[in-house]
Amino acid sequence: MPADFNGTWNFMNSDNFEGYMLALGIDFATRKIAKMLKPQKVIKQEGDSFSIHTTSTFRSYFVQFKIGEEFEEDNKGLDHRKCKSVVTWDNDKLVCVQTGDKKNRGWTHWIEGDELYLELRCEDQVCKQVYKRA
Ligand code: VL7
Repeated sequence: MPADFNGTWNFMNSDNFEGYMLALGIDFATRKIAKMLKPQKVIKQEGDSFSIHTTSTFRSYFVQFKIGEEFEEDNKGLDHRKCKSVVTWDNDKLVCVQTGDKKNRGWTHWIEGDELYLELRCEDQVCKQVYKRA
């Protein structure tokens, strides 16, 4: 039985989001706004199918995927780069590899108690975010 990510998750805190955004080449003005945001994630998981809706007052992002199936990701509203992405299980962690112009790009989600963790990676930068079940 894999982990159950279903639910609504509210942003609590973040570490090195600035470094991650710099690695993605996000401009100064956008970074200043982005780092004030407290996004909410709504995750739907049905078997191997997932959707993740990240919403905020400034930008929102939607992605859907099936475990192990590569998909085109456009990062619309974020850095706008296209990637070939694939998400797999690593035990109870959800691991996404985003292949494209940026080296070592991807993310990992896992749950501890009523907290959802997200590690965002790009080049040599790692950002960690914590969300709490709404
Ligand atoms: C990645 C954004 C910085 C632009 C706005 C920030 C808006 C709210 O990858 C992500 O989630 C995964 C895992 O849950 C599913 O797609 C969200 C957000 C990082 C990078 C780019 C700054 C402008 C944040 C959408």
